[in-house]
Amino acid sequence: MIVDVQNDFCAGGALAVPDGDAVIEPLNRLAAQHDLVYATRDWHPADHWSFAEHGGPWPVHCVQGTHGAELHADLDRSLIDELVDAGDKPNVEGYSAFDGTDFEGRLRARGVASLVVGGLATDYCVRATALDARRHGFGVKVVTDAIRGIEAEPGDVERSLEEMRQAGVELVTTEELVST
Ligand code: VGL
Ligand code: ZN
Repeated sequence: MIVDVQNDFCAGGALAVPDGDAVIEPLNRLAAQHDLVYATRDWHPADHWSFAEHGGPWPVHCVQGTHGAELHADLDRSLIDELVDAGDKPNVEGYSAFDGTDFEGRLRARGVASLVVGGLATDYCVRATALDARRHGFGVKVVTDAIRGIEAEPGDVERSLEEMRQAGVELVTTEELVST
């Protein structure tokens, strides 16, 4: 699973994650080694609750159909099998790929039992997606060199990693997973 590697979370984007572009190279390597690759998109309506103008914490970002919401051009699209759009309801939090989507059903229909997760941002959508996946009983590996965090508060990334670990998420590296 490639979480939210979209222009707005990368360099020059509306909500650029520090060093966010660094996840692209390991994610392309990992995607090449997996049969089924999902890419999630943060996919907001223009009036999403999380935007500052509606009282939320974030600048306007990842508005459906805009350049900022597109996957980063350096992600190898030929390796991505399916898209999962989340955060598309104005009043739903939507950090998790499972929140308000049919993602769980799609995984079950494919017989998926475990997920390898990387992308953006460690302390929001990666965290929420990994924790929900565990709640739904999936095995989850989060690839620590293929994630970057926003760190709105110092320590958010470390706390997120600890929470994921406590929930049974396995923290791994690309090198551990990639056989070349
Ligand atoms: C995200 C903040 C706001 C994320 C999405 O993809 O982690 N973070 N919307
Ligand atoms: Zn968002």
